[in-house]
Parts: sequence; C-alpha cells; structure tokens
Amino acid sequence: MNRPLVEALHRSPLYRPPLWIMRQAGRYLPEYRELRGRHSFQEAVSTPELAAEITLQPIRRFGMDGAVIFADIMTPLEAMGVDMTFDPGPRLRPHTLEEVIALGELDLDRVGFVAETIHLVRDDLPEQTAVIGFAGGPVTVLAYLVEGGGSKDFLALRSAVRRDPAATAEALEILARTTNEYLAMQVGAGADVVQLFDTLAGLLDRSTFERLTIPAARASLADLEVPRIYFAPGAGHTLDLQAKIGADGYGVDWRVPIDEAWSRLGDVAVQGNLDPATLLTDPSTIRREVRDLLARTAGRPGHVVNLGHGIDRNTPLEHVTAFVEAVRS
Ligand code: 1CP
Repeated sequence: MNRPLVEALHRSPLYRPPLWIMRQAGRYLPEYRELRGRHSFQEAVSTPELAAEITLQPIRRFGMDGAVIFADIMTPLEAMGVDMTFDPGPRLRPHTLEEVIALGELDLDRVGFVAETIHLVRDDLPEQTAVIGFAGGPVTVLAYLVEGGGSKDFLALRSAVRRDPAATAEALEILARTTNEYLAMQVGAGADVVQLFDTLAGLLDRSTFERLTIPAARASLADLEVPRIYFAPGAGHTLDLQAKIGADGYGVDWRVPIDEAWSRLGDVAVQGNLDPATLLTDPSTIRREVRDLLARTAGRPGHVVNLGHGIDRNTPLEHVTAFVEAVRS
C-alpha cells in the first residue's frame, strides 16, 4: 500500500505534499477535552482503547495523512522504573547523571500498551493513512530527568553537560539504546514512520550538539526499517550538522524559511514549517501563509507539510480546516 507520508519521506514525486500536525491529538479538540475530563493523562495513554480513540480523533475530523500515536516522550521511562505524574507536563524527582546511568533496562512488556494501541489504530485507519510512532530524543529526555520536569531554561541539563561531559555522554548512550529498542517495538507493531522529538536539543551550542546530540540521535534511529524523522525545534544553528544523524527527514521550526533550511540540510526530506501562531489568525491569513510555504518548496519531492512546532491548545477548529484545505487545494 502506498502511503503518501511514507512516499514523501522517500522523496518520491507526489501530486500534493502529505500533511500532519504535531500535537494533533490533544487539547484543541473538544472530544479530547471531554475524554480527558473522565480519564487522567496516564490512564488515557496506558489504556489502548482510549489511546487509540484519541489518536483517531483528529483523523476523523481532518483526515491528516499520518496518525501520531497518543503517548508521551516520558512514557518509556516509566517502564524503566522512573515514577512520575503529569500536571500537565511530566513531574518527577530530579535525577543525577549517575542515577540515570544506573537506570534499569527498558521492560518492553511494560510498554506493551503502545504496541496494542498501534494495532487498534491500524485496524481503524484509512489504508492510505500512515501510523506515526515516536520517542523523545535522548538529550530531551535527559533534560527532563535531571530537571525533574519542564523548566524555562533547563539549567540542570546545561550545567551537567559542562560539569561532566563524560558522564553526560554515558547517560545519553543508555537512553539512546532504550529509545532505539522502544522505537523498534513500535515498528514491529506496525508504525509506518517514526519521529524523534528532540525538543530541547537546540539549547546546546554547536560543538556540544555535534559531540553529544548527534551520536545519541543517530543511535536512537539506527537499524529501523521505516522512514525516520528527526525534529529539533530552535536548532537552526545546527541544521548543517543534522544530516550526520542519518534520518530520512528533518523537521524544521518556523524560525528559518523552509527553502533556506532545506539547502542547509542537504538531500533529505523536510517537514514543516508553518508558525503555529498562524493558526490563531484567520482563514485568509492562513491561506496566504500556506501559499508562501508551498511556493518555497515549489513541489520539490520530499516535503511533508506540518507546523513548525505543536498546535496551540487555543486553535479554533475552523482554522485547522482552513489549513488542511489550503494544502489540499
Ligand atoms: O491533556 C493534557 O493536559 C496532557 C497534555 C499532553 C499531551 C496531549 C502531554 C503532557 N503530552 C501529550 C501528548 C504528546 N506529547 C504527544 C502525542 C500527541 C500528538 O503529538 O498529537 C507527543 C508527540 C508528545 C511529545 C512531548 N511531550 C514533547 C515533544 C514534542 C514537543 O511539542 O516539543 C514534550 C516536550 C513533551 C513533554 C510534555 N508532556 C506533556 C506536556 C504538557 C509537555 C510539555 C510541557 C512541559 O515541559 O511541562
């Protein structure tokens, strides 16, 4: 079966570029908020029927070309013995690098619900729609571990990198190995594409990115039999280095025009990069911005349309419709 999202990541010529939206399964959807009123985030993630339902909600409304499995970048850590809560982001005890190095193996049985969710989603999804599996990039996951949750500047990670680069590299190696096992499990269950969300990697300077982020991201994505997307928002200063990760496609945020980002990335597929704020404007502005985006990629094979980061929770549904229709028309 030819799935346009998979084809685009192979850089096959297509009649129109495929589209999906980061965070498409989430709080801007009334049906998501309704379900979350009855179930906690962790309950929704770990119950395959609920996670599959949430994954399918945006597809029913808007028919994106990919369905991203509902889970979190921190989900596999719970299967490595790390306790956490969500409020709304992950909250956990701050870990030292030594504690991260001592974390247990990933117990795949304890994330079996993700495989089951993928099976349920595939059964209900239109044939041409791709299942998108994902994981957090090791640097990003390490940042949440050492910080104990979200943070403005993630100074715990940035100081750890400076204080002890060798222990940081060792911790990243462990996380890269478990991330790779977790992604391989999702591919085995039927994911057509995987994305590594390295949301915080852009906090690092170029040389640290090259020394620590690239090997960890590369190892996370090694030997997977499906197209792989690497996405590090706020990492425009590293675009020319990212090809060393060896992914098939690269997500770019809205800060760098997509044509310029593409020439810095090289011969790869590129995903993005409408500013999520565009979807807070009005349908005519959205159409104008989509025209500009598509003019910049000019039908070049290998473009996957997406936002430059996750959709904002206050986005009106009609604006999502305007976005999807503008790309399709
Ligand atoms: O209902 C709620 O309040 C929960 C909000 C929520 C959602 C919808 C969280 C907590 N996680 C998710 C799902 C999620 N998270 C998905 C699957 C759904 C989809 O994309 O449609 C994905 C891919 C993620 C990935 C994720 N979680 C990232 C990377 C992506 C990005 O946007 O950069 C990050 C940084 C997280 C951490 C996290 N989990 C949740 C929140 C609110 C946050 C970020 C805020 C924080 O740091 O506190």
